[in-house]
Amino acid sequence: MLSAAPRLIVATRNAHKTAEIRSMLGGRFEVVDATAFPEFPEIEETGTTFLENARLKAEGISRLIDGWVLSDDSGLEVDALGGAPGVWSSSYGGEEGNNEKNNARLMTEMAGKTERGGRFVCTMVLAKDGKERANFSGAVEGDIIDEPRGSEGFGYDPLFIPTGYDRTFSELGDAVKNTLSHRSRALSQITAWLDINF
Ligand code: ITT
Repeated sequence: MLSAAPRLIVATRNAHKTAEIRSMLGGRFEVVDATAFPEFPEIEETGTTFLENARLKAEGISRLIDGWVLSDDSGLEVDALGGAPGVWSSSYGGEEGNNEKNNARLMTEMAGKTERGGRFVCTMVLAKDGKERANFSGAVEGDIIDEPRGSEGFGYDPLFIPTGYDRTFSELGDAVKNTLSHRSRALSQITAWLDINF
């Protein structure tokens, strides 16, 4: 008899993150995110690093529910801005999760700058019974452009051209993005870890 895929709860309410994670791990897990549990409280991201915030989210949710929980804390580090927006990427424009305002602020801050390099960073934590069991990070280098291009993806994707390409993540689309993104690089380590430990 076939057994059902084990459930993996992703400690996020960002539907784009969930879709990317599901497309990469969905063959192996039933991927469910925090939107399926409206009773879960919002976890305050009080850390100053991606790892601290990823830990808060994964451990916080795994105290409330049985099974494996995966969190994702991610953002864009821009060299000419001293690493900003970094862990504060989702509220850079002044309003949590407002991609248009975030991109508008990034364009303003980068206006006239010749140094355009930066990277997307993603740290993920796997937790069970309220405790971290493993963490993984991935990054992808690239350049920030002046004007948004493309319609796919989310967040800063329309302003980011990964190194070696001449189109933004939004123009390249999820099929390409998911082969080289910060998130996919963290997830491929998780897949390897699960092969050994799950
Ligand atoms: P959760 O905390 O619920 O997971 P969130 O969107 O608030 O959702 P973060 O605190 O990790 O997540 O902030 C991530 C922000 O970084 C996100 O809102 C985008 O602005 C940016 N970001 C992260 N990954 C990205 C990607 O793949 N493409 C574009 N922007 C990304």
